Amino acid sequence: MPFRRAGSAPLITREDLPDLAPPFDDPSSVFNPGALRVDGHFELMLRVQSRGRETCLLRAVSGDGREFAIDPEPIRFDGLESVPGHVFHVYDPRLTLLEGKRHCVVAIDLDDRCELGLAVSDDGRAWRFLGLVSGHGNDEGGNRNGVLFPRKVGGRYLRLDRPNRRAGDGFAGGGDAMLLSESDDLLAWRPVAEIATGRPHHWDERLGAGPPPVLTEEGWLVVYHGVATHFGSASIYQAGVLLLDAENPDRVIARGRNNVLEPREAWELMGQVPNVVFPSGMVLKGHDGSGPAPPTARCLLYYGAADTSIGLAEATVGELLDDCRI
Ligand code: BMA
Repeated sequence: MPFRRAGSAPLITREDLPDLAPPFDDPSSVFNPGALRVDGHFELMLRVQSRGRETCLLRAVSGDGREFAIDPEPIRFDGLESVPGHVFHVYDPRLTLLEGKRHCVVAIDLDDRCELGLAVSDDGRAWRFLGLVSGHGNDEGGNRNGVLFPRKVGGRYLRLDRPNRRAGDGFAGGGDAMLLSESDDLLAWRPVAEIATGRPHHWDERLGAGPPPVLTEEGWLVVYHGVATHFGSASIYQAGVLLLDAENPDRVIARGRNNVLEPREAWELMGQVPNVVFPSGMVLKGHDGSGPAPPTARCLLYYGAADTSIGLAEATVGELLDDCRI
């Protein structure tokens, strides 16, 4: 497997969290983080659950990408109260540095569906919620796994997203089509093209985008999650790769046949939801992000493990590009 784990233990578990105020004072789990590299340091946004299965997001900062200082004060999205109806959970943040600002796309669980929301911040501490930005998928179960590209392409903002199939009240449902969408203002989104659909009987029968795409010398490298659903009671969440054209990202150049990371460690195989690696944040080392990343640049992948803890795994851009073509 191209991704090598940073160690045999998770990077962050509930034991690593600082003292939090109730109801998060005895947290059950910390997983599915967003990640950024900015001003020479690493930032994560952690998804934390209480025993009541309420959710909060915490900011974590590191100089080396491994040792994180975690802020005990939950992140507040100023303006979230504008969302109509009851907000049950704000989760699975995807962080992108875009035009010098931190942008965060989150999933928001409402009464009968899951929507995408967008927040921005200058410093990673104060966040301004700009609104619901699903754009499409609302006739069904909403939209999820929204991930912004780190720069405009052809004069428009781009993102990957994954409309949900409706599963029933209170459940967002999964999806099996990842779309490329475009926007002029980051708020109103139009679908451009279907980038990838689930491959029946394969590792990625259902799927959704993972971390933000990375511009490489061969195109946009996309890490996504796929779900194998054909194993009796247990779905298996894995990570895989595909490559999009740099100038016309609606063109898929290659899509890997195999996953690039799958649950193998005990803490990925067991937990709140067994058999899950969920890639949600990726940052580059050995590249400053100004132009396309060379094959030698190192990708640090932060992923949720069994919806319980956070793992770290590493591969080079070159290794992942090779895997797109297998
Ligand atoms: C997905 C999302 C993720 C979660 C994963 C595995 O559909 O809900 O937040 O980590 O399932 O349970």
